[in-house]
Amino acid sequence: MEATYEAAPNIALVKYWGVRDEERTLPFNSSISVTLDRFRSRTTVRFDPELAADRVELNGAEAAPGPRDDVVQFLDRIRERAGWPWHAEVRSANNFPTASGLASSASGFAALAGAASAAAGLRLSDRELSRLARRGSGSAARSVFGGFVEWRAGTRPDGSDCYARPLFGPRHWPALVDLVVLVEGAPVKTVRSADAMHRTVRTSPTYARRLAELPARLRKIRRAIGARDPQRLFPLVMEECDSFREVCETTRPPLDYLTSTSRAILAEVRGLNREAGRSVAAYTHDAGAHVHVFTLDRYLGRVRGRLARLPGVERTLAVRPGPGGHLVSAAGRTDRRRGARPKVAR
Ligand code: 2P0
Repeated sequence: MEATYEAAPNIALVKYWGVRDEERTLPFNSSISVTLDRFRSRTTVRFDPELAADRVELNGAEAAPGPRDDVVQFLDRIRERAGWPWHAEVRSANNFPTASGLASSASGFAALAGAASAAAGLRLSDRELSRLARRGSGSAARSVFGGFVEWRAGTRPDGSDCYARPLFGPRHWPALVDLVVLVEGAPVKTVRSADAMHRTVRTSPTYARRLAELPARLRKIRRAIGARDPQRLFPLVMEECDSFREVCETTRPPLDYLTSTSRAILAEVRGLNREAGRSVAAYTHDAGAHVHVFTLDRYLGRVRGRLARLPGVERTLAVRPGPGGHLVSAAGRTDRRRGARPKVAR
């Protein structure tokens, strides 16, 4: 009746942007991401026959109506599947700032899927959990797994072949670092990504070209990660990010997620690679102003030094590929190795 599950955000190297079936959250294209260490969402769900309505607490406060409705809808799905009539109390907390643009919906819905399904007695495999998490937020399908993850778009209309799977584990490439560059004054998102990508599909004149390019790019990126080859991977990661940004900017009305500081970070990364005469870093960003800069341990000091001194950069955090989601406790059973509270990221 009660379970707690922890999951981490992920950053996409190949972006999910475009839904072919809104009802089932089926994407047009497959995507690839890295699950991040250090950041966690921890969610506890308790079904209780005494409750007259669902109670949702996010980061210690009652959830606002929008996020609350999303959680309740998700719980309805679980209730239907489990044949379970009861309301639930949901408590979820992140060890990173929720509005910081660090993809809290991916870790949040993966954690909710894990906790709610376990609390309702559904014994789901990770693949089934990934399929379920997708219904809360597409990118949550990937946060079920650790390391390098591919979410396959699948082709079946019922979505049964649409789920994420691990490509390489978190320790596949120990020298790889994601330097998360937080920018000052990152605007709070006003358009939900699900609505934004729908607008892109309908109005961007370059979206069809992007879709046609993606199968080859996915293949190359998979191989470059497998070979741990930054000279192949880094240019591809930036090419993909530029393609994502292009379809956003050509959407009507345009979607512009970056600040002038974000753009300066992209330019600085290009400059670092030019000066080095090879790929020492790669930028990518999501539907927000913060930038993730992939680099290797041996370049980290140089890259961080250059980016940290750009005006408007608030903070840089070096993050590694991390583990997938896991059950912390279920029905009174506690996994003591994991500790009782998520550690705060510094
Ligand atoms: C992704 N994004 O593959 C793509 C790339 C953003 C860009 O899945 O549900 O902005 O509005 O909070 O966290 C969108 O993720 O979505 C997304 P909502 P969010 O990761």
